[in-house]
Formats: sequence, C-alpha cells, structure tokens
Amino acid sequence: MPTKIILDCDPGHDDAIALLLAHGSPEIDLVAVTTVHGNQTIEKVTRNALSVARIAGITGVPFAAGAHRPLVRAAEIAASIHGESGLDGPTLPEPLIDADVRHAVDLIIGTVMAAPPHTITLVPTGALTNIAIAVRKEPRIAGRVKEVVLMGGGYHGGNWSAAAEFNIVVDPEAAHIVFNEPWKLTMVGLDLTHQALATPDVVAAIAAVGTSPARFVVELLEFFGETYRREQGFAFPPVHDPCAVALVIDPGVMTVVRVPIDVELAGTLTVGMTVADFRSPAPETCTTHAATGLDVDRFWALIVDALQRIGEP
Ligand code: PIR
Ligand code: CA
Repeated sequence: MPTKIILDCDPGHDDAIALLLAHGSPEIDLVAVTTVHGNQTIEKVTRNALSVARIAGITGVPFAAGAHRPLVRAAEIAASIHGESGLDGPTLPEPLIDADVRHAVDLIIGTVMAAPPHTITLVPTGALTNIAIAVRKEPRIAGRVKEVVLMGGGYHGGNWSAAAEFNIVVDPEAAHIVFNEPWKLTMVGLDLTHQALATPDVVAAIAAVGTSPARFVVELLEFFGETYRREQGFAFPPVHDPCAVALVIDPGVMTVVRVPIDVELAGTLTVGMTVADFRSPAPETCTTHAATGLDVDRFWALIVDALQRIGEP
C-alpha cells in the first residue's frame, strides 16, 4: 500500500523536484498539494506549483493556496536563492488547472479527518504556517495523522542566520507549534540535506533520462547551483526538499535518531534555531526525530527512477 501524503510546499527549485519525486514514486500516493508563503509570495509559489503539475502530468490532485504570511513576524522571501518568480531558470508553462477553491488549511484538515486514522503523512517543505494553523483550528489532526516528515531546521547551524534554517526562521512561532504537538515528527534538516549535493555526475544522470521533465530538473539545478555558488559559497547545490519525500518512499535511505527538539523563540542571536538535545537516552515521551545520515547513491537513484517513470507526460 502506497503512503498517502500531503505535500505542503513553496516552490522553490527543490520543492518542484520534491513534487516530481512524489508523483513519480509508486510508494507514494499524493493526495493533496498545499502552498505556503516562503521562497516567494503565496501567489507566485502557487502558480509555480500549478505549472509544475503540468510539467509532471499531475492530474486529479487538489492544489490549494495557504497562508500568505507568517503568524507573528513580517513576511520574508528568498528571492536571492530562487529568483523573482520563485522558480527562475526554466521557462514555466501556463498551468492547465486552477487552484482548489478551499484554503490549504481546510484542505489539510478535511483530508486528514476524512481518511482512516494514521494513514496520512504530512510532508511540509516550506514555512510551517499552514500546519500550525490547521492543528490549532482542528486539534484532532494531531492524533489522526500518521506522522510529519518535514524539511527544515538543523542541529549544527543555519542557512538564513548563523543558527537558523530558512523554513523555521521565517515563521518560528508556527514551527514551535508544530514541533510541540504530540504527533511523530521527523526533522530532515540541513545536516541531512547538505549531503544531497547535485554534483555534475548527478546532473548528468538526470539529463540522461532525456525527457522534458528531466530537462526541467536540469535547468532548475543549473539556476539553483549558480545562486548557491554566489550566495552560499557551495560548489554544488544541496537539494533539500526531496530528502523529506525520499524518507517517506524509502525509510532505509537515511539514518534517523529519536531526539528532543524544540524551536528557539526568545534568543537574540538564535531565533528559529532547532535545539536538539543529543544527551541520551531520549525520554520515553519524546516524539521528535532528526535525520542524520544519507545514503547518497540510493537517494539520487530514487530521483532518477521517478523521472524515468514519469516519462514524457
Ligand atoms: C533554500 C531555501 C531557502 C533559502 C536557501 N538559502 C535555500 C528553501 C528551500 O526550498 C528549502 O525548503 C529550505 N528553504 C532550505 O532552507
Ligand atoms: Ca521549500
């Protein structure tokens, strides 16, 4: 039985690849896609998600727009990394479908509450605003989802400040809510995703698939690689968001440890830091987990296989 997921995203180059990976993997049943402010405005990331749906040939899946800004703080975007559109580089086709009439929060709640208990996995790859609002509006989803597997945070430092990762620090109050709910949560953070580097070998393997979705991914990686070189001093770009989807597809692709994690809200230098307490043993009551090690070859094979399965939609 494939795992049902809701992908809550802000495409975003790596979000777009996460969407392709989810769609092209038989282990996953993509039941809804929701969007959230983050890499760009809600209008832009929603349009990008719908455009990627066309490229990937995704049909029959609702796409709903969500929160346009964080709960408390002023909105912040990552145009320096993802460009003015949020998905700069490739030419984006006009979407063939419209966004759902429902708000993302209501689509998340409705989908989780209508499904049998413990069957839906939430996969957030952007700010946690929608997920936080959803669990405040309908607290029963906390006991009803199977688990939360998110891209965000990190236990050894940040990418948007010295201590904090972008998805967490843009809405730390929302992240605090999500990390403190009683559901099983796995943080696929920077410690993990910085192992998923799109090296020239990887890009060549994707290009060799030879289809238009594969060419789209190559163009995304070229733009993302360029900004990562310029803005972050990386030789090759880390492809964050597909890592969270990969863990759902293949739990053996990474090492995960149970560890208490909380989100800093009051620090002067550390707001948005995901503080992980690696003193062991973790308490029996601990529901949070952190991904630590990635089987790099197995990860990229999942991406190439998914693109091969998608073919030429
Ligand atoms: C990536 C992101 C934001 C900023 C940078 N520098 C790089 C986006 C990605 O889409 C990913 O979900 C997460 N936020 C990584 O921090
Ligand atoms: Ca993202």
